[in-house]
Amino acid sequence: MQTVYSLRHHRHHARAELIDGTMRPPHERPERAELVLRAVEAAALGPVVPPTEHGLGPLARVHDERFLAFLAEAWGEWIAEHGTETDALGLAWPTRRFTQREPHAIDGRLSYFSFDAGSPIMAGTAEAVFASADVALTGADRLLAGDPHAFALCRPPGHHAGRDLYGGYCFVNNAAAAAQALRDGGLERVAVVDVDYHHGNGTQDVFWDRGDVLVTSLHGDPRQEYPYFAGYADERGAGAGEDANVNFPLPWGTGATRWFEALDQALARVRAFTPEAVVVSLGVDTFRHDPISRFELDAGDYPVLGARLADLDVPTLVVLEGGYAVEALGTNVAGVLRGLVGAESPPRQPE
Ligand code: Q9C
Ligand code: ZN
Repeated sequence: MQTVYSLRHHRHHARAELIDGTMRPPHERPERAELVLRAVEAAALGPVVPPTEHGLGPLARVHDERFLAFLAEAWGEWIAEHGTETDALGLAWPTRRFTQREPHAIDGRLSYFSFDAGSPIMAGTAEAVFASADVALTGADRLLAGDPHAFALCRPPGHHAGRDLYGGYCFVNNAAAAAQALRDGGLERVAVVDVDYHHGNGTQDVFWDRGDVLVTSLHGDPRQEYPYFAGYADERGAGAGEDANVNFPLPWGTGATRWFEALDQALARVRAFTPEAVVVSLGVDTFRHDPISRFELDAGDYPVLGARLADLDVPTLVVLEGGYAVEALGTNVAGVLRGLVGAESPPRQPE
């Protein structure tokens, strides 16, 4: 199994994150990808390769052109207004009864194209974000070339990014772009299995009215958990996409027994859909010790998850999303991948 990885993720390293009413060092930081890379190398799962450049074309298949232009321009406009000393962050959102017109000023555009204040933009954000999408698209290429598995070690993550919205540390929806690329590469039906702790609202948005891409997500109940305004079980898609969106909201404190019950229900839906490829949005923020999440999965549960995905017996692209317990992040991600490829235990490492 190939792992696709780009060093360009380092270009996105926010100064601080607005969280719990205060500016703190960001959870979503470069170290995350480095730790996952090291664990993948230690597990000897296969070669690590750089992405190939796909340009903006495949991204315009899942995002609005104005949104992609905004991402490319935002930092330049921000520094023209505010200088380079701060990250770019929106402040006022077009909520109920506000007009939905895109403003001209960068401060307004930041809010117009985002849904939270937790996703700062800085000098290298666009470069890192487009490289992250290239990582996912290169992973999709591996499946189209006939590989049974591939791992897109994406950073920044993507599943919160909608057609024209960023947020939740996500700017471009890597998994959605990959799923669309698989469709455009000739596959008839693609299923997304989103196991990140948070609802994949962006992926749901992209494929909401589409019957050719099944989107399933297991996540914290939106009544309790971010992103709060999406992820209910009665969100089932619309038009041709009716019943091709399947949400499994789960309460704080959910442990392995209940979580795997929901996973099995999701995978039953995936099987019934008979996809030609599966894209897994893999967040390991379901881990018991994750600093921002409240599920209770243990390290030993991740290889089991990988094995359940392998049981689908469909070409599978794993796309990295969240996971913030840095000391266990690499082990947990590598655990899923080991389960997926059928490697029972990690090879012993020479000291
Ligand atoms: N009190 C991903 O996992 N803030 N994004 C949560 C917690 C945003 C998570 C606040 C979390 C975004 C890809
Ligand atoms: Zn998450």
